Amino acid sequence: MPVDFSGTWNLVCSDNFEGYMLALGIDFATRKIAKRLKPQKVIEQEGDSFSIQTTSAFRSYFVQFKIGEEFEEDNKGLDHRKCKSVVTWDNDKLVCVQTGDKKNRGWTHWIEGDQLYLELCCEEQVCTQIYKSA
Ligand code: ECB
Repeated sequence: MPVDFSGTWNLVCSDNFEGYMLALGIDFATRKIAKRLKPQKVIEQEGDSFSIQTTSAFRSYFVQFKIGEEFEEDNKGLDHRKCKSVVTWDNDKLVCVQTGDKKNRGWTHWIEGDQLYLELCCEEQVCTQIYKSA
């Protein structure tokens, strides 16, 4: 049985989100607003199908995918760069590779105790976020 990420999760801490946004070329004014946000994630997991809604007071982002099936991501409201994404399991971690203009772009989710972790990568930058069940 794979891990179940389903639920509503609130951001409690974030490390190097600034570096991640810089790597994506996000402008100063947007970064200033974005780094103060406390996004909420609603994850729905049914078998191999996932949806992840990330909501904040400023911008929101929705993605849905099936494990192992490549899909096109538009990153609308984020950096707007299109990429081809695929999500797979690495043991109990959910790993997304986002292939496009940016090298080494992707994210990994895992659960430790009652916390949801998210590592966001772009080029040499890694942002680590921790979410707690709402
Ligand atoms: C959507 C809440 C954050 C809004 C930040 C607004 C502006 C910053 C613009 C670009 C920064 C790049 C990414 C924002 C970081 C997080 C949003 C979604 C991260 C993500 O890829 O989550 C995955 C894994 O949970 C599912 O989309």
